[in-house]
Amino acid sequence: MGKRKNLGGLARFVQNAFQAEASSSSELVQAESVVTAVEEVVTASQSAAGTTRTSSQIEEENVEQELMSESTRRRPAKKRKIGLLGPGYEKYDATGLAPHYTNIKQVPEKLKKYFSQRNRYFSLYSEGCLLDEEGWYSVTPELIADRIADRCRCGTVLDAFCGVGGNAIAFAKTCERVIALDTSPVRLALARHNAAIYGVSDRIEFILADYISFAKSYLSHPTPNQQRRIDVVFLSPPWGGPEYLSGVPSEAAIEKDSNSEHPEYNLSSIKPIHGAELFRLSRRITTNIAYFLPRNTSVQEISDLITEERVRESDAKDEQEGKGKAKDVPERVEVEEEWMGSKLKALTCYFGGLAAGQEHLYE
Ligand code: MGP
Repeated sequence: MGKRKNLGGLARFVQNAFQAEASSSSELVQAESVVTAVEEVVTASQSAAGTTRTSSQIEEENVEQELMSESTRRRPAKKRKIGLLGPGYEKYDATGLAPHYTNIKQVPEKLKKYFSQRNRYFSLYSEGCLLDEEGWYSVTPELIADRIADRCRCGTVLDAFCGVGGNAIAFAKTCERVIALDTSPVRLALARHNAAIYGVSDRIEFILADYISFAKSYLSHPTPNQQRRIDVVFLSPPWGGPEYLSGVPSEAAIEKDSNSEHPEYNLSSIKPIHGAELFRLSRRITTNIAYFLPRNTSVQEISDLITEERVRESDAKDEQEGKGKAKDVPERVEVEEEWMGSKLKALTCYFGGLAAGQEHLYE
């Protein structure tokens, strides 16, 4: 696996900014977690059974007791183990930023169904993994994350919305370099904490940044050099909350899909921008995109993403000779269904050189 390399420009700036913020927040947590251990006061028996004590003996004992309690007062407070990660991992430890539930009785009602799947999300959950509310309902189950990471093997992968780190951890096992972005300092700290549990925190660059700004800044640089090159962009954006299955669908989707269990999901519900726009922006970074989408997304809408792109390209008549050849055969998108047991969980859509049979498109 490759060495960590630094990003330039905005990326380095935001990375530094995050590091400063993360270390200060984790210091705060540590300070709070240093709990004075309850001193075990062993009260010596005042009188041994069957013995009589003189008043001078009693006086001596009282002085001794005074001295003992004085030394007990001066003894430095014992420090309890810091955080869930234990000694040596303080800089990654985000204990206290989100609760680590161990019993379903501790879990708020709306998160109970996710808690019962905790070992699917993180097989090492019991080692102290942390998720905030959004993390609980949007983290990619580990087996699915591993599968996606296997398909995305490359030099540098950009996880545009890393959340609590499920995918970034998986990418760290298959890619040389992982850049993980999120706009929430808390979630980024949780992701780093979880990555430490999996022993990969040093292999991921966690950056507090909005992907849209990051992408625009990245694209504003002239041709990226080898060091800054991003080979694959992984998009697992917010779908608009856990209600995505029942959310307000487009009119076209209602008409077409009135009999199905769930209305079709529309890419316009994706946050922070329309899912099609998000795709277009990402394709300017690389053709190799893996897009994690709701299971009720219309396959037509997914395939329209590349059709629209082709139309725009030919309208602009800017096809170059070499590329033109490859484009003679229209690009396809591969839509992979992600099942867990008998339940379809989501779709992963592979574009460019990530789609089976399209390795020639891998730039
Ligand atoms: P789900 O259908 O909301 O939950 O999400 P569950 O309990 O698996 O299915 P249910 O049929 O019992 O309701 C399924 C999977 O989709 C989750 O495990 C996440 O991996 C993913 N997911 C869900 N949401 C709401 C999001 C999201 O907003 N963004 C992303 N990227 N993934 C999500």
